[in-house]
Amino acid sequence: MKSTVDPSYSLKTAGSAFQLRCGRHLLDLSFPRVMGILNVTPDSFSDGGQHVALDDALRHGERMLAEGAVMIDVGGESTRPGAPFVSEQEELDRVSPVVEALVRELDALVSVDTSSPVVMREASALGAGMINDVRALEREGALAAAVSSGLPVCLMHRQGEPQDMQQSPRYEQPVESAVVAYLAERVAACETAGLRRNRLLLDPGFGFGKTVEHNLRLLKYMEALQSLELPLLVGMSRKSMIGKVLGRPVEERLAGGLALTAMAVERGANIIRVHDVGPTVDAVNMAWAVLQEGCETPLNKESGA
Ligand code: 8Y4
Repeated sequence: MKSTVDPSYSLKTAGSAFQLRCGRHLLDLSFPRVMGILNVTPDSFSDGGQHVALDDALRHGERMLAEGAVMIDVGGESTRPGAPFVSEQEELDRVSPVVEALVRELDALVSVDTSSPVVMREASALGAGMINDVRALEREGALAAAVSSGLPVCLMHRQGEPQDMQQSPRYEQPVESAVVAYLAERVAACETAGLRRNRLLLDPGFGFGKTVEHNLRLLKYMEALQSLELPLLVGMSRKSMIGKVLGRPVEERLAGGLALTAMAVERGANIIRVHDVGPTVDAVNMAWAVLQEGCETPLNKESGA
């Protein structure tokens, strides 16, 4: 039954059923999905030699898939403020073996977190299924590389470069309007370059050149991004917007992140990028059940759960 109360914002319904061709995988976004984060920066895995690191990465990817992640986002360049510069060759050397192993051993849907045209080309040749670029294909040659990869691309909003983006970020308009305007401009640039709309996803870029207040407002008004009619991806996992509100260190931010996840799902997020896959899948499915007024997600329709 329809609510008789006029909601201040419209709830997402089954109206927009996105589907994305990701190489050999077809990604069904008729309900919200979870993307697991796999960092392959040297500090993120044990340094007991290359083989140990690759094996650890593979087991971590396998675990996230078992917990219900629909894909694994592999990144070799730390975008944290103040992180050291990584050469394209170094990034390639870190990412390639992991992408190759996830594809060969697990037939995983791999998203590659990169702004580098070289890494985009190599990753797609190795069987990656998506490009996740926090610089929205602004780097020289990235648009052309993305077009020729044939893969879908997630375009993320950011203000400034990771090195300086958190030095008193300011916006001339409501942050959600600035984000929509920027993403609309990047979508247009992609279409001009031959990247069709059906290969694009959008991301408001929580934490990228935004104060806590900007981030909180951006989530509150995230529905504004639905106007572009493209699938939405969000990444808030363990970020400082949680740390600053709750006064918690990075290892104690899960509950805060789950609350944000539920709110993002209500506002139309199609993919949630997180470190903690299992708990997030539960939060997503619970929020989705409320929106659907039922538990018939495509995954448990037959199980009678
Ligand atoms: C603790 C752990 C504190 C991680 C901060 C962080 C996004 C992204 C990142 C995002 C998309 C991060 C690569 C930043 N964030 N890609 N990447 N969207 N699409 N920081 O929000 O996780 S890295």
